[in-house]
Amino acid sequence: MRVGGASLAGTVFHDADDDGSQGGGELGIGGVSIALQGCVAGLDGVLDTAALPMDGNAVPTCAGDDQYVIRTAVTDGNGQYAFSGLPAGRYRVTEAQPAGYVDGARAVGTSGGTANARGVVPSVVTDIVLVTDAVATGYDFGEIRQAVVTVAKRAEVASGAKVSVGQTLTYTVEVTVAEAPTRGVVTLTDTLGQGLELVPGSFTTPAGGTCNAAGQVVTCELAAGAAEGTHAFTYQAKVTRGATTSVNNQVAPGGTDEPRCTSAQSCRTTHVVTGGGITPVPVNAPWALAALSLLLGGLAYRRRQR
Ligand SMILES: [Ca+2]
Ligand SMILES: [Ca+2]
Repeated sequence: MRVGGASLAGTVFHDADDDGSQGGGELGIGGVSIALQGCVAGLDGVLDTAALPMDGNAVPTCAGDDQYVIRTAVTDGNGQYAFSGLPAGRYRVTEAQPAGYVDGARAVGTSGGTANARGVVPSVVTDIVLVTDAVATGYDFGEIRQAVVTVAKRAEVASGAKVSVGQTLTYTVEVTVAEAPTRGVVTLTDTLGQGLELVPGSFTTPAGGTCNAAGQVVTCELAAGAAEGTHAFTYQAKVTRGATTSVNNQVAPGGTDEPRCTSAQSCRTTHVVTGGGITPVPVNAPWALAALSLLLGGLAYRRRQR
């Protein structure tokens, strides 16, 4: 095996605009493990290995008298890595997916090669053929931030307050996007409880938002690519005669960005209904029952006296 002086280098960076190249202000990501594996010509000086596996977890098998080599590096504070003193051969570079990031673009550098599909981790560029003393650069790995999506719901009048039949409640569902724009559609499924009736045409939606109703189920969607910030949906529901002791309303979020309610209670509203509806006699009011029976008894007594 002839020891040559080829090199291979690249950068791991936060590709904020996800365009595959490191723009101004896009910082490198340090501490990322990079592996360089390859097959180099044996004593006969001929590279026999025709291809290396695309799967970054599969160890290459070298053909003929080729010899397997492996080198590892960790990116520096600027996200840069470099291997030097490499013999000519066929190589594969593999990037361990950095924590806190979603897999982004990978770039095939100056000595060619084939990249694996975006979204498949670890990220790989394989079949890089380094000739003697080659200076290979630009084997870069872009990474994107994962959006953190939270959902909260509130009502006007406030949840927990008393309402009466015929009253209109305004619900606001806020989707807060942080860290990065959303990658997928955020779906909000809101089931109006018994005694609530959607006010037709009462939807207000943010940019990129839509709402539809089917029976008691209101479905609102926020399109993929929603920017960081708060996106609010509102709609109204009327308290109907079907209401019993309380009316409840709960929204369930879903989508690839894994939107979550800020707490178990934050996606639910409940209102106590007074002054109408089928309001059962509270079981914890024996004095009311006693007073009622006295009144009825009194009426019956007076009737008998006539
Ligand atoms: Ca970029
Ligand atoms: Ca990656």
